[in-house]
Amino acid sequence: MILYDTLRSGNAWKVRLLASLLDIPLERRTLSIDRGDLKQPAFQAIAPLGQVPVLELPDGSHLAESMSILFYLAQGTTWWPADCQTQARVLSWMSFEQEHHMKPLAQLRLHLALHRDRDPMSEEFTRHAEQAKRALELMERQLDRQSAHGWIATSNAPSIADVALYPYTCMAPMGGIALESSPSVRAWLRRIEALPGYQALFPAEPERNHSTQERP
Ligand SMILES: N[C@@H](CCC(=O)N[C@@H](CS)C(=O)NCC(=O)O)C(=O)O
Repeated sequence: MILYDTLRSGNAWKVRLLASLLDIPLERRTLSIDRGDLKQPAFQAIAPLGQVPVLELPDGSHLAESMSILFYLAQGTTWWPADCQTQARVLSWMSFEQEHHMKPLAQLRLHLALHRDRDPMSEEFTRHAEQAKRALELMERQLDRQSAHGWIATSNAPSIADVALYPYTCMAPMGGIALESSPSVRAWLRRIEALPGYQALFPAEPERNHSTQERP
């Protein structure tokens, strides 16, 4: 299968992370936002919103949205639990990620760390920071409720909700959101990083995960 991504996309990192944890080979087609690749008609034909990630399936069709791609890849594995009630909990945390977690954290990382083109004290970015902190507090409380080895939506084995929430939580400090007061979140990040098959954003240079340098 082919994954269309960009070098630093946290949403595409979710897909690469799960594929690596499941040992599913993916061919990467890395596009450049700066070069305007996402606005090209050929890309918009397969991704009407002009966003990555997009997964090309074995039948040649395309799937957009990280949440649906994780769902697709996890079928038949423990990452998508078997019982309906747990499935519903996983979906609830994945919706939380899309609605309340990824948006503010991605904006903070993109504009304050990578592009450095916004004022962190502006009304808009103060609001993003407040929303991001609230989202991380909710995760901290949930992980506190789980056992010391628990996962965000499940007890015994991690699910795709953990994969969905991992990248932007891990990169939160880049956007100025410290994790010092979130010990359960930090322990959860380390548990994910210890899983066999874990893949860093830059697999050959894991220290670049938190780099703000724009070199390719
Ligand atoms: N809801 C989407 C969000 C995808 C998204 O925001 N992708 C970013 C990269 S991380 C993107 O393509 N940005 C370029 C743009 O929106 O023009 C998902 O979870 O896949």
